[in-house]
Amino acid sequence: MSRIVNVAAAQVGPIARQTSKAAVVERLLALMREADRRGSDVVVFPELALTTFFPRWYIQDDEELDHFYESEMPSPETQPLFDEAAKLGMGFVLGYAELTPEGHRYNVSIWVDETGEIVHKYRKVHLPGHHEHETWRPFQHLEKRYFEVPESHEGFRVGKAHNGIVGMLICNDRRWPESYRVLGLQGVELIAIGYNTPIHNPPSPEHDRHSWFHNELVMSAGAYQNGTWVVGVARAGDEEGVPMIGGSCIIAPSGEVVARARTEGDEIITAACDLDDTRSYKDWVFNFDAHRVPQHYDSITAQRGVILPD
Ligand code: ING
Repeated sequence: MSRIVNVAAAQVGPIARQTSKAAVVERLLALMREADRRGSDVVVFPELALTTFFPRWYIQDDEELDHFYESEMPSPETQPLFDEAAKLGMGFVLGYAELTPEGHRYNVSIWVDETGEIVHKYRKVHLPGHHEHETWRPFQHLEKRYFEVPESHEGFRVGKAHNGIVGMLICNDRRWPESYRVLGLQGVELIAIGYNTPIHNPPSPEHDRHSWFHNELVMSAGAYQNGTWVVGVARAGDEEGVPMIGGSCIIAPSGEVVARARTEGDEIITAACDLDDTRSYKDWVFNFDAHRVPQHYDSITAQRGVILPD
């Protein structure tokens, strides 16, 4: 028995601040068509895929800030993605900035199935960076200013697509094991993770050289420890003077990387992901019901920070 989903990761190179969403969508459409040529059932795009990574700037003008958000999905600029996907019979995962009618702002990802329906939506939980303009930094990382943490009932939920159980995480979420485990406890078989990751992290420059290693380390661990496929997709390259890692990859439930991007630009990588390859991990080594001991895990939800011993 096998349930193969042909997955494409659509890595996207730099997007300039002034690039129009329509121009970006043209690049995404080209990647979608290449994914189709390779027989893909679904193509995964990065986090905030429609614009440059705008949290790198302190933007005081609300109108300019609002330009980076979508107040409807599909919108006139993104409708061509839905039309092309339905024509090709292909699903896609798209990250973007959401501005709700009530004025709430989220960093979101949607899963659109091969019929063009939005079957799943996720709002990013782990918002890295800072809230105030920190002028000591060579560039900002203002996700705590530009996005809200979703309500706790929204969080890490799974959806159904491509004859399997799917989930989404966004960028910094992939560094936190809890993100994968909450999805794992819902039986997730394929997790799509878009990311925009600067190589340089001003508070800890000594980490920079580990950026690619950390990227694969956390996603491989998340895949193996929850018996799921993981697709990590970068916005990569030197964007507005801030180099960002590429390293898009497709990772099997074993934790091994089965496909990896080789460039820092627009690039499609693919893999045939058999969702039934998750079974041996879910049934044996990570049979949660047989082996987990949640009565010893209280501190994981009771505490936010560290409580040192007396
Ligand atoms: N970006 C980064 C990420 O988690 C970051 C932020 C960079 C955190 C480097 C730690 C180290 O990959 C986003 N958008 O979350």
